[in-house]
Amino acid sequence: MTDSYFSDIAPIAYEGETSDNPLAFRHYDPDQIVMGKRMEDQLRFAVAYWHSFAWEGGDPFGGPTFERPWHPQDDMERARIKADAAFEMFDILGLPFFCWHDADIRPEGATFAESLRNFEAIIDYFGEKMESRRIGLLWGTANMFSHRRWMAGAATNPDPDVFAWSAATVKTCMDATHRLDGQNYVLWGGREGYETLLNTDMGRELDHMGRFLNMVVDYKHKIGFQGAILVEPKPQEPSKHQYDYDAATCIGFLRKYGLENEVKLNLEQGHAILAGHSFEHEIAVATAEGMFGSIDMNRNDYQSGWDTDQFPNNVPEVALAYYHILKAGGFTTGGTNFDAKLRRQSLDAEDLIAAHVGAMDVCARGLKAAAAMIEDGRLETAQRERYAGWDTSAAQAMLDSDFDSIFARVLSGDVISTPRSGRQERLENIVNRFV
Ligand code: XUL
Ligand code: CO
Ligand code: CO
Repeated sequence: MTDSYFSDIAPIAYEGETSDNPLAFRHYDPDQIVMGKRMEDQLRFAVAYWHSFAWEGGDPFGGPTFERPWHPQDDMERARIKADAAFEMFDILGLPFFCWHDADIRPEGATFAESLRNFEAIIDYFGEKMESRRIGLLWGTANMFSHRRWMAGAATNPDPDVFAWSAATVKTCMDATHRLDGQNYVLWGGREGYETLLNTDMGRELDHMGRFLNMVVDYKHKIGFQGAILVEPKPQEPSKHQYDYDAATCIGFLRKYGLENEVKLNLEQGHAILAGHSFEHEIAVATAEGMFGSIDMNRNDYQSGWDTDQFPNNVPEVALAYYHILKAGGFTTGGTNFDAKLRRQSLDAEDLIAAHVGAMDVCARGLKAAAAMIEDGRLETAQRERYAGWDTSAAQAMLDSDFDSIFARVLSGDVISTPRSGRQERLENIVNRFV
């Protein structure tokens, strides 16, 4: 590429809350210490290659609206131009990570072998670019939902040849993730579900998916990949019913197939909403089970009812998410991946930068608010007090007893329950002091 895509945009700096500069951070100060760590190390931001560089602005009613120098995305030269633009944006934003699907970064070949050659050439190109920069790979993943071969699923496909193709594809994506020192490997089962039970053997499909994920874990150990394996729940879209409905469903699945100590969760804000949950609910389910891994940060439109993947812009919502993440000790291998895309009328290079700047600032504000709520301690104290009855030895002994002894105690009149306020509004008022 002769001219750079983001040519006139300077690297984004932290200028503080009084800044009027639309392309400056007002809250994201990477070096500010929040709960003992640099903000950059708490948030661990990542750019999603698919939304920012592979999506062309189409929707179900119309084709591409964006005209980028790397369109159409069907040859290797343009794949390199796209990579040049991506790394230019990483430099401008100064964030620490990015994420990709194989199909985002390379043109599809006529055969598996040709697609792989294309993919490996771009992974080499990424490797060269990453040598001279701080940017790392938060996670890699395989796109096993766009091409028509995956229309009936990947690991859950009724055709064993598609299962084979899926296994070979994930192997190559895990190899590439390992090679680029990725922190995690993600599996989102975009078509692992069904449209109608009339043609679907659900028990068999779930067994195949369980076996597949066990092979992923075996392969991780075989190649010595140190990162975490993460699955990403989503209840529907594109499949009518998706097997990985939400965090609780995934955890049940992982336990059934003996994977609870090997696989964690990548939770997405918009997917939580689609499942009828809040984002913090999903995070709390995962942290309670020790299976929290990483987040896909975005926001859903609350009226439309589909996965709109907008950039986050709701500080109170984001603050509660980070509150639960910080309470559980913060990220380890995971981070905050912006699984978010521009609206299709946002045509300019500057829109891409502004979207990320705004999102990073919203997350920084949310993180600071979450840390302040924890440091303040009133929410934590109120919760502890609510369960204080359980701190007595009698209450603990009850957990080791049985129904007959408990019944005898209740019958003797020793047990007097006095209902107490849950104080929800008072707690919500406390939250509102910080967000
Ligand atoms: C789709 C989605 C994916 C996964 C990675 O809704 O969230 O982009 O994050 O495959
Ligand atoms: Co999504
Ligand atoms: Co996602």
